[in-house]
Amino acid sequence: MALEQTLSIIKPDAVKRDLIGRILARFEAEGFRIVAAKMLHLSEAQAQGFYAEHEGKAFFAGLVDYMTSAPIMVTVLEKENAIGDYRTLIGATNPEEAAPGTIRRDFALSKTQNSVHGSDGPSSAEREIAYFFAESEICPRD
Ligand code: RTP
Ligand code: MG
Repeated sequence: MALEQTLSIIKPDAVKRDLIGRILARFEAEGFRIVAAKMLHLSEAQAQGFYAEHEGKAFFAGLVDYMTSAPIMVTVLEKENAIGDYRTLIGATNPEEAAPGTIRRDFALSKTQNSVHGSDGPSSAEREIAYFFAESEICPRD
């Protein structure tokens, strides 16, 4: 299987509860290598742009409010089959439906405040990585 990169966000609810270290440790324990990282506080325009695919949906305004409510930690994770394996690791959008042992089941507060984001396919991974990182900020190892 090919080495892939995916975009992960540790979302405001998890940052506010000081869960960054515990969540990053879960990524590494599951074989994901952190090849880029930054912390930032999204503006409204940045949050709207990142989640543009959801514009017009009932939850969009609440999602933007939530994503701008506190800082986030954005990372690029590398692994064979990173995109699919990361979605499996975080679990379903709604923590009540997320499988036991997934990050959302363990940490998320609600369907909106669900602690982590992950790219949902190769084209979104490419777009989302470029949304936050210049190529020079990504540091793959051998
Ligand atoms: P994400 O993009 O953040 O990784 O989450 P996802 O693919 O599992 O879910 P998606 O459908 O892309 O929704 C994006 C984020 O919007 C919030 N949401 N709230 N209250 C609601 O009905 C609702 N639905 C979605 C969540 O924060 C979700 O992760
Ligand atoms: Mg999504």
